[in-house]
Amino acid sequence: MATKTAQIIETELKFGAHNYSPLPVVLCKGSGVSVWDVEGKHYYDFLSGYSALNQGHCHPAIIKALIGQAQELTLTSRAFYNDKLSEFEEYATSLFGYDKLLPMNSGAEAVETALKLARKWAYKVKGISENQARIITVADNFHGRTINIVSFSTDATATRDFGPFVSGYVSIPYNDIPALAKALEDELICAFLVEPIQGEAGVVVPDDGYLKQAFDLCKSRNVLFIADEIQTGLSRTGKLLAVHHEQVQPDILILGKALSGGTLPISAVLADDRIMLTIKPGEHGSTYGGNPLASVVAVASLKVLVEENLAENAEVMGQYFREAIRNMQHPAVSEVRGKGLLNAIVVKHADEDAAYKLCKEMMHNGLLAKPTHGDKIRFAPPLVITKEQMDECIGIIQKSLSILSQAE
Ligand code: IF1
Repeated sequence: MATKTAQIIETELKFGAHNYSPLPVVLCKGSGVSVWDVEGKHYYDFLSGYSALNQGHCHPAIIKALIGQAQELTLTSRAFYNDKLSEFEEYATSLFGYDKLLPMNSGAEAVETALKLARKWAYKVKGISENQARIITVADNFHGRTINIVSFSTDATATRDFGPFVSGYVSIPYNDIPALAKALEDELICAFLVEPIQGEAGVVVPDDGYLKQAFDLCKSRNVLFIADEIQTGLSRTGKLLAVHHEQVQPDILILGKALSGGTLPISAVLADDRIMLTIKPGEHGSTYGGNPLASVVAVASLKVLVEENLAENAEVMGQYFREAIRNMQHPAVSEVRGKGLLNAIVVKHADEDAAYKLCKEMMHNGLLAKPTHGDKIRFAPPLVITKEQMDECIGIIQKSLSILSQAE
């Protein structure tokens, strides 16, 4: 390993928490689909900051908006109004079709906000008795790392030694309509929280119609359908929202990640008045939520998605990618799955580290991707990727697969 890279990694090991084990590459520059490490080596970024960089690294329009506002006013707190939040609220509610928006910062904070809204609605509107409301979640979910959110995680790595946990959650299998129907017989259920595609679980795509059937079942039981589109939203899967593949309009929509184009943490919850107005002044908030800098960056980031028609490019490039990988018919690739440019392969090989070794080989060949849950590798480049770049990346993947020549 080159000295600069090794020195930086050594310093991080010494002074930083060990809550990640990154690939041994130290990045220092990004533009579009490209990133460069401290040794000057170029890579194509096929993780996109876990889908926060849908618009590409350092998108000029977003950076321009960021710099411009950073020199004017960055934070007022919500104790006072600022002149940019209203523009963000108006633009986003119109784009996604809701009455109101509640701005937060991280995705987990937006998920927490959505869960608090659902409970508030349960007590104030649905009439469930205090502290009795329950929320249905699904196995293999990922919605963030707070103690409340991991309270309904089914991943031991995310929960072990973090108890005691928050009650009020009912877990059912993902992509299982009968299980949802049964769970909805419980009068205390107020909401169903679901990812339209499970990202962390390894890009698990539910059956066609699952989201629409789940939504209709919730409607029939006066239960709120909450879509966590933090990773699947904002054009990533080939539509502005993943739920748009099934014409579903969630009661509560959760956004994050690419809402800022990968510049700073911005998240938001959108809902109609009957739900959003159940939270009164002083009942919820955040120091940075709705700050003018984030508001300007969010509008610029959303406009890039729309004006550059990135959903269409994600759809076309995603199909092209999945077809190209399938056509390789490589014995170590047992499945290729995804929608738009949220894809993953399942690696089948005797070596349990095969997926990680393949990621190391791709890194060596100039493409960055990360394994998830052992044998899956997520491929999620920025949505601005061109056909020429995609062809080069497919070539890198094919070349790298040669290290897994003998399939087991
Ligand atoms: C990590 C995963 C992806 C998310 C969905 C809420 C959040 C996330 C659907 C919380 C965040 C990130 C978190 C990051 C790795 C990454 C991730 F592997 F953890 F699950 F993308 F798949 N809902 N996902 O995907 O948003 O608070 O992070 O802003 O924690 O390692 P956040």
